[in-house]
Amino acid sequence: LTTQNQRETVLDRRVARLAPPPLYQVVLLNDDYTPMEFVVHVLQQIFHKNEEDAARIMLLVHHEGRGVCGVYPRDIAATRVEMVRQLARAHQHPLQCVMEPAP
Ligand code: TYC
Repeated sequence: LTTQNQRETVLDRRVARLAPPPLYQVVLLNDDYTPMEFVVHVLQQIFHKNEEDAARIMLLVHHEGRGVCGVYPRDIAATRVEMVRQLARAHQHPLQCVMEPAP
C-alpha cells in the first residue's frame, strides 16, 4: 500500500534532482547615438523595469560602457536580445545587446 505521504516523497525527490537551468545575463552596450529616452523605453518595455530602475541602468551603461538588464534561462535571454535588436533596427538606432553566461 502506498500512502499519499510516500507518493509525495517520491515526487519531491524527483523534483529535487532537476538541475537548475544555466543562467545568462543580457547586457546592453553603450554607443554615442542611441537616445537616452529610447534606452529607458527598451528597459521598461522588454525588461519590465520601472522608470526609476530603467533610468538608473541606462545611466550606468552610458557611464560604464555596459550594464546588465536581467538574468534569465537561455531561451528567454536570447528572445529578449532579439527583441532589443529588432526594436533598435526598426528605429534606426545602433543600440547593441548581447547575452553571456552569468558568472
Ligand atoms: N550614450 C547615449 C547618449 O549619450 C545613451 C545610451 C545609453 C546609449 C545606453 C546606449 O545602451 C545605451 N545618447
